This record gives sequence, C-alpha cells and structure tokens, in this order.
Amino acid sequence: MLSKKVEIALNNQVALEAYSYFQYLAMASWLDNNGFEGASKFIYNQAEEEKMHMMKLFFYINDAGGFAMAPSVTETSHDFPRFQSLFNTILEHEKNISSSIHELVNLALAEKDFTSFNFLQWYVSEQLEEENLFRTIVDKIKMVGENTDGLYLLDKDLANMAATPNRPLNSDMKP
Ligand code: OFO
Repeated sequence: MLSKKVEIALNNQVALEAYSYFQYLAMASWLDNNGFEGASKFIYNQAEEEKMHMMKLFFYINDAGGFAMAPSVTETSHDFPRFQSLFNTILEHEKNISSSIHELVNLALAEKDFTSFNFLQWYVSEQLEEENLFRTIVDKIKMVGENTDGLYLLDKDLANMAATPNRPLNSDMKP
C-alpha cells in the first residue's frame, strides 16, 4: 500500500512524463515542418517512450493500492528558435526528469516503501540512458555547428537511429 506522500509524488511524476510526451510531440512536429525529417522521426519515437514511461507509472500506482490520476497538460511550447537549441532544451529537460526520479527514490526510502524503491530503479537506469543519448547528440551538434552539410548528415544519422531503436517500445508495460 502506498503512503499518501508517495502516491502524490508518483502522480506528479505521471504528470511530468505526460508533459514530456506532449512536449516531444510538439518538437517532432516542429522538426518535421522545418526540414529535419530524420530528427523528427527520432523525436516522435522519444515521445512514444515518454508515453510508455507515463503508463508504466500509471499502472503501478493502481497496482500498489493507490489512485492513478490522469494529468492535464498545459504550457507545451510549439515554436523553437533553432534545431540546435531544441536539442539543448531536451537535454536540460532530461536532467530535470532525472532529478525528479532521484527525489522520488529518496522519498520511497524515507517512507520505507521498498516496493516503490525497487520499481523506481528501472527509471534510474532509463534516465542514465536517456541523458547519455541526448548528451551525445548535443555534442555532435556542437561539432557540426552551422555547417549545413553536417546538419544534413546528422539528420540522416537520427533517421537511422529512429529506424533501429535500441530497445522495444512499450516493453515491460501492461497491455
Ligand atoms: Fe525521458 O524521461 Fe521519461 O522518465
């Protein structure tokens, strides 16, 4: 059984994952509309991953005796100054998600909720992977700078990454 504190914190995380889903969807649409077809596909996939993160938490809350709340999402941005800054924004956002997950883990321990503590370990590993992924992309973008040929090739790289995701979508999730 979840304590009220953990239940609220888990529902807040559901809302954060929902925000990530819609924000990445908006970013993928912007990329699609600005000639970055490969990056767009890649970010559409990332958006799907965020939805999976949200649903995994959602099901867990109910399974653990809490009440999962469907979040409402506001403040999604639809316009981005440049390709480069869009990816910087994603990296910063992923770092914030990691901090939020770490706070949740800390709370679960403080509440002696070892079931939630164990469940959250998946998110700890996932965030390490996601931060690392976006840090690598941001580093590549820095190397390319404003070079249009470089940006074209980077977009192709992202298309390839989108075609071969390194993990199946919707894994470990209830149907
Ligand atoms: Fe990309 O983060 Fe969800 O958890």
